[in-house]
Amino acid sequence: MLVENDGITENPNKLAGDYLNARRAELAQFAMHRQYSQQPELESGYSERQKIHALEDMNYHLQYLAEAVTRESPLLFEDYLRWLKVFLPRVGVGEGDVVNSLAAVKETLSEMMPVELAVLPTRYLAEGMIRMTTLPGDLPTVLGESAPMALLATQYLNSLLRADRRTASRLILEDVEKGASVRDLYLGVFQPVQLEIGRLWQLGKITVAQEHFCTAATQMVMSQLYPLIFRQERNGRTFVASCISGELHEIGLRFVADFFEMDGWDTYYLGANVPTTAIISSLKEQKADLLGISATMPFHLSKVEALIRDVRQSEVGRRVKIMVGGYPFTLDPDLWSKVGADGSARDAQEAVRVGEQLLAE
Ligand code: B12
Repeated sequence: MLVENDGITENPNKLAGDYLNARRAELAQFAMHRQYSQQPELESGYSERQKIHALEDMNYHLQYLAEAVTRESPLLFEDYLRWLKVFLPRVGVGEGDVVNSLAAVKETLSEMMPVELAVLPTRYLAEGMIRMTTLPGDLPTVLGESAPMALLATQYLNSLLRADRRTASRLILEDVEKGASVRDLYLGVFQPVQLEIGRLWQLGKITVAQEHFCTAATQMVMSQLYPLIFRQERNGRTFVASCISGELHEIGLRFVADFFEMDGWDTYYLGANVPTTAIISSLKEQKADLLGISATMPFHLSKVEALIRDVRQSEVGRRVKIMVGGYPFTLDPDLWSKVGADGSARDAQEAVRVGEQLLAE
């Protein structure tokens, strides 16, 4: 269904998402008041700090809901709830309180939002409240015995958690000497270890400082492998890789760029948090054939869509193919087309395959 708005045809899901984003602070305040009026014991029992966190959580509900509604992706909202269910107990928030907060948001939207825009968000909330009770409260390890390089990955992770970078680096370099390929180490050790670090942080078993330390240490170890990455023959193609503005998760995209490099492409890796104008000028300067955009936080998806639109409208955009990837794109397999990209991939290996297919079209 499309809505005619001052002569411009707009998608009502996008209008609903825009509404939620534009009025997020106000809606969160209303929902918070509603929950406190229904559960006065919360308001009187919470410290000032807990009240700030509770209001922040209302804001997050609305922020994730807005992205899910705009993209018509219930999977995105469900993943947020899955994440909350594991994360919140460690900060002392019970499942019942979360369900009540979702109910308060739903009632607020039913009351305040224009009826035609409220349909999808209130449906996602109603489904989410039911789903919340059946979602798992635990998060299994990524480094189970069936993982291909589980032993090395576990030893590597344990060294990092002991802040022993020397041993971590030695383990990897010794494996290279024994014949392990850089590709195997990236996908079999570094990637699952990063995911495991995220799991441990989410469960409250490691601190943000440890998360940062382990990530920085892995980037250091990766750079020791660069002589092996940069010695391949070139194929004459150029890949520009960039994270969307605001996005700090950049390791995944670096994996992708390194896999293209190992495949013989010239790569131009811009890293985290890059402004749109800088991305577009790099495409021109580097005579790019392919642009890769990475986003991890789902609330950056609108910026990905806007960037793709801007690139397509630019002169260079007429010939460059565009791929997107990162956490939300691995959750919802239809998301890449909804943001206007030419393709996506779940990991670095697949990214090269898809990139080559796109250029062959
Ligand atoms: C390291 C990390 C960070 C680091 C990032 C540092 C860096 N230099 O990159 C820092 C500390 C900055 C960080 C910050 C935050 N993080 Co963080 N972070 C992680 C963590 C642990 C690992 C990410 C990673 O390295 N993954 C490994 C790579 C290899 O995998 P990948 O990114 O998915 O990439 C692969 C594919 O997706 C694909 N791909 C990726 N990009 C592209 C692009 C293209 C074009 C293609 C084709 C494919 C592709 O190929 C890649 C390689 O195979 C994840 C855990 C997780 N499960 O992802 C959390 C995680 C993503 N973070 C999370 C959160 C909540 C945050 C913060 C809000 C709070 C915090 N923890 O500090 C902030 C937000 C920052 C922001 N505004 O961007 C949550 C997100 C939850 C959610 N549902 O939204 C996660 C899932 C942790 C968790 N389990 O709770 N984080």
